[in-house]
Amino acid sequence: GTQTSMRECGSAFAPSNIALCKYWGKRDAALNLPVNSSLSISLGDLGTRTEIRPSDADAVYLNGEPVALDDAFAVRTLAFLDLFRSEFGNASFVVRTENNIPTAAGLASSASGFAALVLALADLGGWGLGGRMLSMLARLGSGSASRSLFEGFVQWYMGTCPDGSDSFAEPVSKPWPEFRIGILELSSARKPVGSRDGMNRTVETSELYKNWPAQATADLETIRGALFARDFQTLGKTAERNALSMHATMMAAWPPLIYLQPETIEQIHKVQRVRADGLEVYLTIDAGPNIKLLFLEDNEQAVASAFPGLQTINPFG
Ligand code: 2P0
Repeated sequence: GTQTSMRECGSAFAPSNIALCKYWGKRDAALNLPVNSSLSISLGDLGTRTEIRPSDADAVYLNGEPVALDDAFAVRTLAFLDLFRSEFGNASFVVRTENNIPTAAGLASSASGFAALVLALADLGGWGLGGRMLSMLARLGSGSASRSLFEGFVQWYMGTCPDGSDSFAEPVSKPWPEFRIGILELSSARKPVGSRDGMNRTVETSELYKNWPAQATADLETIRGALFARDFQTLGKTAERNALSMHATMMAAWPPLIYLQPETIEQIHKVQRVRADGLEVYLTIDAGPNIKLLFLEDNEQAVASAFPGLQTINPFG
């Protein structure tokens, strides 16, 4: 039901995001409706730029290289575009996607990809849609993409409607210019199980998952409060515990889902050690082996020397 006035080409950028309170588990797989609300921080100018133009035949390019149409990336992109073809006279599309985050860091996820794709479609069609609607459209591609529509701290409201009309993201809180994220790339080993299957397996088989919705709800409120109060210690502690609790639910699934590698465990212990020595640094981990560190500008040098090879991101820079 969107009003379309087509241009030759649409293009847009969307940032990657890292959740401080994680999305894990769906109540509706077709609409990507989550079991719990989540809260993330967007990564500024790190993310995906996408260009889309109508054409006689579908074609997909990733970082300048053509992608086979039966490749998982192309299949998922084109399936998503199927939702919108009727808005464009049943067109085929040429889609060019550029990620400026190394794919191996586990950050060039579907989040920035589907957010940029929705924004590029909106640009192509001249849709005058607001952020909530665009967020819901991006959610249909990937849950976490609903959060990549916005800069800074973002909350994705789980919603309660079966049709998903109240499950969208919105910015929360003002910028926190001193906030830093450090990426510790530990292993480029391919994920054994993708997020989608991992979530479903956890929901279906993990006894520990029964406590997850209540914990995520409480953690989200604590993190929101800490954001408004600029209470970094409470934010960091809650985000770290939330991530490790998510991993506990995964490990209690069957077959067990263990995304953590030996290097991951080693660095988790190291974060605990340097924190005990007085350095205010916390961690979060997604569905993979890499660690993201959370710290403030004042400690940037100290954290960088404690963790060689760290890639530091200033989300408000
Ligand atoms: C998050 N993750 O909140 C959580 C934490 C991974 C661990 O959102 O099935 O790619 O496309 O909705 O969004 C990754 O899941 O999954 C994710 P789909 P998505 O960032």
